[in-house]
Amino acid sequence: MNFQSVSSLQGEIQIPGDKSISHRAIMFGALALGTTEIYNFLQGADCLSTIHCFQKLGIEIENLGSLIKVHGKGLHGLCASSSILDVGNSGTTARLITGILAAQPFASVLTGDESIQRRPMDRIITPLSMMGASITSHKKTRYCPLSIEGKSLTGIHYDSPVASAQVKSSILLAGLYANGTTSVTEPYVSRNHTELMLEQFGVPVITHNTTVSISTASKLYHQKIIVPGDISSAAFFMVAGLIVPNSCIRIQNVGINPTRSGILDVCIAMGANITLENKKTDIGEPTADIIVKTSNLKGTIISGEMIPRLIDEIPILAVMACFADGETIIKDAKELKVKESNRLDIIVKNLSAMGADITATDDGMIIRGGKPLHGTTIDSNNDHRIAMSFAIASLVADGVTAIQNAECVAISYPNFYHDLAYLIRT
Ligand code: SPQ
Repeated sequence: MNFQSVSSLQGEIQIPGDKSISHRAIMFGALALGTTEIYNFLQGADCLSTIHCFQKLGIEIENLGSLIKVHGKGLHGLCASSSILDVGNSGTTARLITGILAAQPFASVLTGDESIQRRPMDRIITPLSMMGASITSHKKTRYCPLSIEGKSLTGIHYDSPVASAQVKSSILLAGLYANGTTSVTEPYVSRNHTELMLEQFGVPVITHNTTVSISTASKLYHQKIIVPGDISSAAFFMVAGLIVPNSCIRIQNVGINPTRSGILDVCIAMGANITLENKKTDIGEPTADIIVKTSNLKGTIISGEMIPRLIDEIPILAVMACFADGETIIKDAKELKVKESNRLDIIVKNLSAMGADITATDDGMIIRGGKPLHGTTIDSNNDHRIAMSFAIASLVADGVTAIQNAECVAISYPNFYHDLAYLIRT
């Protein structure tokens, strides 16, 4: 797909529902008794994979477009799938569902696409095995496909070496079934949607600094969930509005949970003209309209506790840094190497090809802003966040930018190009 520079972006958009919350709403709805209704569910390929997996596990799920009805069967209502569970491209589905399957009275086999089969699963196999789980990799490696033989589990305290919501959530979901208390301590706080949703479904959660604990659950209660707009999808339009000349964009109803809103802090530190209006909170998840206007930006440092709060926004923040005065340093971001693609390598390779002054480091990159970008051919590596980041970069690059496998945006934002076209003023 080809892109060119534009003279302005103007208008108001509603971005789709939050991917992390949509996955969890299906999972918790399946484990609750009764019908959970989900509004503004993300109809992206990853969340549809979660629906298909739970349908295979015997849960009736009606996808009515604007409304999803999950007819939950309770904590002990899942049944064995007659075929392999396919999580597609979704790391969240793979890791969270494994925590649930580890405690079921049946065996399951789980796999996903070529990218999933390269993403490390030992980060959940290790703690789940400490709880008594039986999980083996078919390739005798740390990757999918996995065979999971359900066992009775015992609660543990796990000191996670990584700040990862997927690791934390997988352990907590297993902990719903485990004897005693299950707790996880992370080096920094990762997104807390699982904790908030557990409480919404009636499971007490204790959070103290970076430790989260739960005890064996007896019942989850069906809920009505209104999914906020995804800040990770809004991020592309936030950055576009800041770097394309003469722009002003209002993005409605975006989730601004503090465990996800690191991008707002970075934009403000870089001097962005960004304001929040219509702030609301629904069941612990705050939302706001985000208004961005073209800004003069300056470099910053992105590191430490901030990294898990903006982990999926680093590709588009790297693009933004090319348009800031001075140096932007991104460090402590090694986790980006094990996402849908090796995002550190791909960002540096693609931005260098466009003419940016960028240097790879062991755990991040250094970007010296101010060099003009030029259109070229960009390999998205079938990574949705890479494709969207470079579509935005192309709006401020000379000439034509051709993005290969651009359609992979369907993973998290099927209407991305349509929404972008709606804002363009030439
Ligand atoms: O689901 P998947 O494929 O892992 O998706 C990504 C993404 O960019 O959409 C990461 F590649 O988001 C993760 C995120 O990076 C979603 C997620 C969650 O919903 O719990 C947590 C983060 O991953 P992690 O490993 O840091 O916990």
